[in-house]
Amino acid sequence: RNREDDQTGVVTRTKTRTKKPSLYKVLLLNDDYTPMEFVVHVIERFFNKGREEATRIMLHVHQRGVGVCGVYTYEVAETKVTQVMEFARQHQHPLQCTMEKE
Ligand code: NFA
Repeated sequence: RNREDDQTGVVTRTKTRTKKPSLYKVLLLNDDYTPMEFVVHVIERFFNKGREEATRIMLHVHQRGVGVCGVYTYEVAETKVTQVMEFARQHQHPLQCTMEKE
């Protein structure tokens, strides 16, 4: 980080200031067709939640229309959205997943 010059004894700060990355909420949206059990499975599989927490989140989305499954840096959040959308598509469920800046 700090380097002292051998001849002059001058110390120069060389570390670049680091910025905390912005965080993004990954959201699931309610719909009338995707089975509750499928949503719980998605939350367990892609957001690394246990059955209890996954069920709590699913019920929140079911009752309120939208809910947060996790908070991640941009690239990780984007990957979660892509993976969930592809998994839902493969199973022909209309489940929607999106992200928004925290
Ligand atoms: N509303 C869906 C149903 O009653 C369940 C669901 C929950 C769907 C959360 C999407 C998100 N089968």
